[in-house]
Order: sequence, then structure tokens, then C-alpha cells
Amino acid sequence: MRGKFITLEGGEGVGKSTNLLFIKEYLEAAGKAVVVTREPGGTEVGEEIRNVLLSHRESSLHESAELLLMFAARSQHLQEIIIPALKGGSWVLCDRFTDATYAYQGGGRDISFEKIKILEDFVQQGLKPDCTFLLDAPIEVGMQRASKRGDLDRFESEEQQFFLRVRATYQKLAKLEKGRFHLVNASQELSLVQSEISSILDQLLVK
Ligand code: Z5A
Repeated sequence: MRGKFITLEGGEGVGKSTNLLFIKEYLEAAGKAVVVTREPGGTEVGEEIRNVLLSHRESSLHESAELLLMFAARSQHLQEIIIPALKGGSWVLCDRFTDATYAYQGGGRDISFEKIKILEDFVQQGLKPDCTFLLDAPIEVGMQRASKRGDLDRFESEEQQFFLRVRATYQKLAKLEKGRFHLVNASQELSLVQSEISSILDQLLVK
């Protein structure tokens, strides 16, 4: 028996962490063992890579190096956490995964989808999420919600145009894979967002 692999995607501050907790509790109430994790990160090595990726430094990080670091962290994450958990029958809930690479490094940094796909195939060997929630909201909504936190990290310091490209790429990905993606209007009040999410989870629980 293999568990199910669920990912949450979307721009900054749209509510991924908030809804991750909601999904965890919903699935546990339905009797599932749930492993909650995130990218970049999720392992000791991955968290160190996350630190490299998110922190500001004097010399800039080249976009190819950024892309490769995302997949280095992902490779470790898959081997150490995700694949063993799924094989053991747990459901894995991940805050961002490869769709974020297409959106940020592809859409945001203009790296071709073909290059990203080569790394995806090499690292994932065909493994993809069973279900992806795309929490979609205008950039200003997410920024405003996230603004209460402290200093901005390296990604959060990007210009507005970067985030517009990221959002448009996510929307494009959702159209390309309608069976896997569930687009949720994250500007709505939280109870409505969670009612949409729970009806999709109910369908997944009986599959
Ligand atoms: N990145 C990449 O470039 N390539 C990759 O392959 C991967 C990642 C995997 C780290 O991501 C960065 O890595 C990310 C992309 C890049 N950079 N950016 N930007 P992250 O996931 O760690 O960071 P984040 O996107 O900035 O997440 P976040 O700011 O923590 O936001 P969130 O988890 O989506 O939001 P939240 O913390 O759940 O909610 C924010 C606030 O809004 C909070 O006070 C909530 O109570 C409130 N909230 C949530 N929902 C609602 C609703 N519906 N109404 C009202 N208020 C709400």
C-alpha cells in the first residue's frame, strides 16, 4: 500500500502553512498517518541548502546554481523522507515541490521548462504528487498577509514583476494538469478556502 502525496503551492503569504496544518488534522481525523514536510528543506542537508538559497549575501547566486540547489535538496528529501514515508503507507503533505521550480526558476528566472524537466526526470524517476492545491491570490493579498513578519528573504525581496510571472506560471501549470491540480481562490475568507479543500480531500480519501 502506498500513501498519497499531496503538495501545496502558491505565492508568498497565500496561506500554504495555515492550510497545511488544516489538511494534516483533517487527514489524521480520517485515520491516516501523515508526514508534513517542506521544500526547499525537510531534511538536515535540505535545511542547510535552504539557508543558502534564502539568505542574502554579497555575491549573487547564479540562477543555474539556484536551480541545481533546489533539485539537490529535493533529491535528498525524496530519498530520506518522501519515498520511505509513501512506501510505509503514510500520506505525505509537502509545502511546495517541483511546481515551485517551474514557477520561480522557470517563470520567475526565465529558465526553460525543458531544462527543468531534465532534472525532474533525473531526480524524481517519474514520482509526482497525487494532488496539488494551488492557492491562488493577487500578489498584493499575499504580500499584505506576509508583511507582518520580519526581514524579507532573498526571494521575498524580488520585484513585483517577478511575482506576477510566478503567479501566471502557476496558473498555466494548473491548466496543463487539470487532474492533479486543484485551484483554490485563496483571497476568500479562510473558512471558505478550507471548505473547498476538505471537499477535494473527501474525494481523495475514497480513491
Ligand atoms: N522556491 C523556489 O524558488 N523554487 C522551489 O523549487 C521551491 C521554493 C520549492 C521559500 O518558500 C521560497 O523558496 C519561496 C519560493 C522558493 N519564496 N518566496 N516567496 P516558503 O514556502 O518557505 O515561503 P513563502 O512562500 O514565503 O511562504 P509563506 O510566506 O510562509 O506563506 P504561506 O505559508 O503561504 O502563508 P501563511 O503563513 O499560511 O499565511 C500568511 C498569513 O496570512 C498568516 O497570518 C495567516 O493567518 C493569514 N491567512 C492565511 N489564509 C488566510 C485567509 N484565507 N484569509 C485571511 N488571512 C489568511
